Amino acid sequence: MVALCEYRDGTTCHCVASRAQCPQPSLIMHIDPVSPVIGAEVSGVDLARPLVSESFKTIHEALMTHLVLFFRDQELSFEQHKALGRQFGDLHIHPAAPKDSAHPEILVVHGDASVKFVAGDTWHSDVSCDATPPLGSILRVEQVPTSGGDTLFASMYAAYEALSDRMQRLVRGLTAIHDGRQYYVGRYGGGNLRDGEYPAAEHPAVRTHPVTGRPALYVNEGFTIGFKELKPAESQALLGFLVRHCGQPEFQCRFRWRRNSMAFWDNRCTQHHAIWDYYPQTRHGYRVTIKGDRPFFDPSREPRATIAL
Ligand SMILES: O=C(O)CCC(=O)C(=O)O
Repeated sequence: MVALCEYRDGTTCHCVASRAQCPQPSLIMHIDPVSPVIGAEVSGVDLARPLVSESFKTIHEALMTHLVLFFRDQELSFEQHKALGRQFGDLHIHPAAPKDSAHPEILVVHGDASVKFVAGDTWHSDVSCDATPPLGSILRVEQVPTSGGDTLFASMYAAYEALSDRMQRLVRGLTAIHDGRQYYVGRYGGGNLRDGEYPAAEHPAVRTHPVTGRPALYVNEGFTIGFKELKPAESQALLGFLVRHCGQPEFQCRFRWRRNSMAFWDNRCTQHHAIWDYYPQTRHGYRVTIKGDRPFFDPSREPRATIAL
């Protein structure tokens, strides 16, 4: 037996086939954590091709463990990018996707000298203002500035775990209000909006991850406007504290993009912030987003130590 997929840190190895039987014999997948808390760089896989079942399992398991995965040198057509996303679930269409687009599932991420905003230049979890926010997103960046344009990712498991027991108990009982208006106004033309209005939703402030069972803080600067059970002043004070708390560097990793790099993040337990420090240079990419389910909090759910697939 030959290892098709191995973790460089030696923690897991899936031996599935002899090299002669392996459908991608030249590829040995490696997963290198970039921090103990969040992020891993994956090499030895061509995402343009359908993932064989063992590669799919390894990538899914790595995503559950590391929360965001990074890939280099991936050249994908829109069809291949969408096909990759569909292996993980149905595709989500952004509330502001242009109605006449040939590929409404592809969100263009673009910055140059002429734009007034770029997507994601504040801490957020994608479209948390939707009643069923996305499970995750897969972004491929095709054009990068000479320097800058990095993206920060933060673990919301780590952010929750770092709170005191008392504070955990308080936030566990709260409902957070998420509103697309505060983020989308002035950024996306109102005329393009799905259903003609900005989405808004209420979600538990701490959500149980449906696969890992781990609790994650689910409050973000981009979309959360307050807490249903609190008075306005209490709500603003707590929101300000939690937003600052989530931004602590020890919960984060930082990804430096190159042409044809990709990032796949789990939106249910992370936040990210795309740094717009490269003006007036150009940065250009495409995102495919995978539909998720309604966030829930289950206090009786025991986190799984290892992920069964
Ligand atoms: O451009 C990036 O790195 C991320 C953009 C972003 O925040 C998003 O797609 O949600």
